[in-house]
Amino acid sequence: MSGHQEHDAGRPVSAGQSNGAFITDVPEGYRAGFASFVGRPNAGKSTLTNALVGRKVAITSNKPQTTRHTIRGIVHRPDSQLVLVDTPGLHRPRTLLGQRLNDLVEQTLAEVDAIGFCLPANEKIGPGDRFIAQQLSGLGRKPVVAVVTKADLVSRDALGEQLLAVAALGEETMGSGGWAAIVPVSATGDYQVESVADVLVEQLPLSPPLYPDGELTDEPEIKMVAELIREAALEGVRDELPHSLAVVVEEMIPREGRPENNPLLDVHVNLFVERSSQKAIIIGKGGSRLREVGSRARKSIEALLGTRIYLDLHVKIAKDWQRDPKQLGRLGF
Ligand SMILES: Nc1nc2c(ncn2[C@@H]2O[C@H](COP(=O)(O)OP(=O)(O)OP(=O)(O)O)[C@@H](O)[C@H]2O)c(=O)[nH]1
Ligand SMILES: [Mg+2]
Repeated sequence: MSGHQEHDAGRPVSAGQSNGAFITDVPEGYRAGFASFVGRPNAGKSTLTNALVGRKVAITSNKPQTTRHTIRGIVHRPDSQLVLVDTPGLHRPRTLLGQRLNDLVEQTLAEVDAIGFCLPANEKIGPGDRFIAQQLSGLGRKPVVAVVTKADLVSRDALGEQLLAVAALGEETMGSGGWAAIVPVSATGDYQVESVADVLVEQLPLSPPLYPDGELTDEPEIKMVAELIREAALEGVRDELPHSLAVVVEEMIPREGRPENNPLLDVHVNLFVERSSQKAIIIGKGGSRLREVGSRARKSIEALLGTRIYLDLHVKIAKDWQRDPKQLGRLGF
């Protein structure tokens, strides 16, 4: 989590707000607050977060457990400000890392105004979803919107059936009333993305904006850089490796002696894996894979920062870090 934990319910009190700089002219009926997406790993939470914010604030991949910390993405609308808190997928934890991620989600859910429970349209509701639904029902009267993601992957009929099954799950687990709403969406197909924002905003309290206009995330740059490198490194690797990979940006320093209009940023990064076999995979034959990862990541980081960078990647072994409290701490978990 970044910067704002010290505030009540995760609500930031930015300088702008406390001196009233941006709470003038708040239209009547303006709503602002926090909503969190939860769901099994790979359900499409981060892709939906990015689609709603309109910019990539969270990395995504087809590997489960891509997201490892909560990420706030801010949706600005004329009548409201919706702060989305993307969370790691909830699942039965097999490592200390998994346990920490679940705890983080639980803690987040207690703090938000509304919850969007993501269930993929193309996968049958399973024990994992039931487990999450039960946890949500234990949160008291917090409104939960069921979001049926990846609607583009199924036929109309199949989507209809899934919506019914999701409704039934709500009635079964959430008590009277079930879900606050059910919305099908395709984040990649740009179908109903606005509707997801609409139903979540309805659940927010009347409040002036919580973040300055135009701010899309409060994710620190250095963390986003690390994430973009992890995203590039995840592409094409299989099995356990995605879980074993952690990325730490050690430093980002402007190269000395560069002309002011053409700066270069030196970015020094460690990629940690758990075993030497994994190190070999990440590096590839003669370093070929690592070079590819570097050039992919460099492009997205330069786009993010708007400046040229020199990316220096090192692969190191942190044996079994996912199970080791000390190493988890060092890696920021
Ligand atoms: N076809 C289709 N694919 C989608 C859609 N949304 C997400 N995906 C794909 O589903 C995969 C998982 O997406 P993510 O957004 O990373 O899922 P997540 O729920 O954040 O996953 P974790 O962070 O691991 O819990 C990626 O390959 C996405 O491209 C969608 O609307 N349609
Ligand atoms: Mg994610």
